[in-house]
Amino acid sequence: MSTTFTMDADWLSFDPNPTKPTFQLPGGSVDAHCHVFGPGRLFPFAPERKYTPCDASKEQLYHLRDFLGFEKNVVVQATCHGTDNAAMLDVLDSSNNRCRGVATIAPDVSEHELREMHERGVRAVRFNYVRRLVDPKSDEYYYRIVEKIAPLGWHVVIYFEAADLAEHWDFFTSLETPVVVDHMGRPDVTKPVDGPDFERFLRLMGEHENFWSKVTCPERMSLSGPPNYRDTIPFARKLVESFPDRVLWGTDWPHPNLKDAIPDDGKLVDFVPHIAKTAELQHKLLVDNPTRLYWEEN
Ligand code: 0GY
Repeated sequence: MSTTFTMDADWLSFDPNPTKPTFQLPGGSVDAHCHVFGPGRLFPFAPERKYTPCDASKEQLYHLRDFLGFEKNVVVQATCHGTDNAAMLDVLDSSNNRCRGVATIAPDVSEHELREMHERGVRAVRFNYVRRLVDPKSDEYYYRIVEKIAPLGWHVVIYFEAADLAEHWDFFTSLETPVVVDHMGRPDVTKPVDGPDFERFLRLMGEHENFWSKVTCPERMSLSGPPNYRDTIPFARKLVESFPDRVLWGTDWPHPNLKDAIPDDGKLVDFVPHIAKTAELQHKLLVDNPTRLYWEEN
């Protein structure tokens, strides 16, 4: 039986007609952070979700990939699907090895389920600390998951806001798998790039070589706004230039939970050369790093 869902009244749907980017992505580029939503009638949203989005299907994702000039995608399980990874796995199944996945799982997941997810292309789990998206979990909860995924060579993706880093520092730095931080740890870009908050994040990256950062989502942090997201550039550029082999980039399509404006995905791609200034840095960010992390066996 299919279920219909009504998206939140203030939900902003993705732009169906983005502009063609001026920046030509290098061959083999990976959109290393994007999602699918449903469609709800095929892949129902989770009862415990904190938002009900528009549908955003695999066909629409593939179309955007080709239009922007990406070759591959990393599809991150969205919180509106809870621990039911079916929609994300369905994208991987039909991608012809051009998608990898980041799952959300509970500690009671079986080895058989994990092995099957691995075969279908999952390479990581996501731990989400953003309270408007999920209810908090204990370190113990996450340690039980890490114990199960580490033997598969998977890594951990963490999503937190800058103010939460100090509290979770000991747990994060105790992890021995690679750890990928979403959206630069969500810095407050009104603060100086060399101020104590971002300094803490740079120290995390500098002292722990298993940490990576996505230099994504200027649209979530910027007060100066599109198309240049000027105030976010120093933060992203600092990471790209300091840790060129441990940064990733992605669109974040279909851009969940934005309340003011939805970005033009073509213009977002045009943001990349502002944060990765040379062809070499761009190639590492868009091709080498995501390929190494998601397509090469560890
Ligand atoms: C993002 C950001 C958000 C949402 C999710 O899984 C999600 O629901 O990640 C957000 O609302 O900040 O990375 O897509």
